[in-house]
Amino acid sequence: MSKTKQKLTNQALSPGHRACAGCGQAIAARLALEAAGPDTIVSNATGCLEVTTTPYPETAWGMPWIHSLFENASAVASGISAGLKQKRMDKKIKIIAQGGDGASYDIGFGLISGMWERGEDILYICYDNEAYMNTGVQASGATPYGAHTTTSPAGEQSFGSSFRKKNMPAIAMAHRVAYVATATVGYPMDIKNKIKKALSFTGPKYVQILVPCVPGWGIDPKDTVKIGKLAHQTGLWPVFEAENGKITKVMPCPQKRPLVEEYLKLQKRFKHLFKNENGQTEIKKIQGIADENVKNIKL
Ligand SMILES: Cc1ncc(C[n+]2csc(CCOP(=O)(O)OP(=O)(O)O)c2C)c(N)n1
Ligand SMILES: [Mg+2]
Repeated sequence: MSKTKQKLTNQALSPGHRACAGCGQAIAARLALEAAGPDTIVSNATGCLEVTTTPYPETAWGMPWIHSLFENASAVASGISAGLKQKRMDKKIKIIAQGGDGASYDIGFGLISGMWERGEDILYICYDNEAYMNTGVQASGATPYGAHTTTSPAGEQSFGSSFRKKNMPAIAMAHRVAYVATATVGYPMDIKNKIKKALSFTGPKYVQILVPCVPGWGIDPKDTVKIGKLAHQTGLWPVFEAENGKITKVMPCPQKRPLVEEYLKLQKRFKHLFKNENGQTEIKKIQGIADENVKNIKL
């Protein structure tokens, strides 16, 4: 094997996987697991990240990585932790459980809550693309207000999802998770720093990364990072850190915040909002959500 080839395959997540060009999740996962470094074991929930990186018999992962089911990445991670304790290893092995928003907010939620309640020394990473993308863009508990999905279709009477996104970081904080952080693929170094910081804590930690999805959001692949930044700058996606249930740090929004329209108009999942007057009313509501975030989290 040539030296370059060898180097590539030693990466945490090597190129050549089958995620779409511009996939926010693939970018974020590579950054996160690079930051985690060696001596890390990953338990991955079912979803796009698993499907696109491990088409049998291939794998893009250059690290110990296990897939079981959609709902139980956290329980598998707890099992790994128990097994390692039994082995009484001298070395500290970092354990990461990870999954999409569907796996984290909905179907795997009970098991994640249990993992936090038991105080397991595990980092959970949620790659939030705001819907069940792998099965065809169904709405999840993370889908934002107004977004078109195949189960919240926009039409004559409907303006997309009529529900507000569940506040998962707040739920993690309510479990007194040692370290909670949000990030977006708009700021790559911030992802790396937060993963490193999370792993320096003993006990449960939770990092949620906003990862735009090219087909699911209907975006241009070149705009993934730009949209990731706009999510934060508009106030729609608060970027902050919390320790033991209290916010300790926020990434402030710019003094002159871009309006949410700037963020929404780059995404086909919101295009129905720009069709008529009624859509304008919905956009105002979404602006209200951003303003509320800025006020509540002091962004
Ligand atoms: C118990 C169970 N129900 C449903 C599925 C089908 N399924 C596979 S991936 C997926 C969607 C995953 O969504 P998410 O966790 O948000 O990850 P994404 O694909 O968006 O990255 C679904 C519904 C499954 N594999 N197992
Ligand atoms: Mg998803």
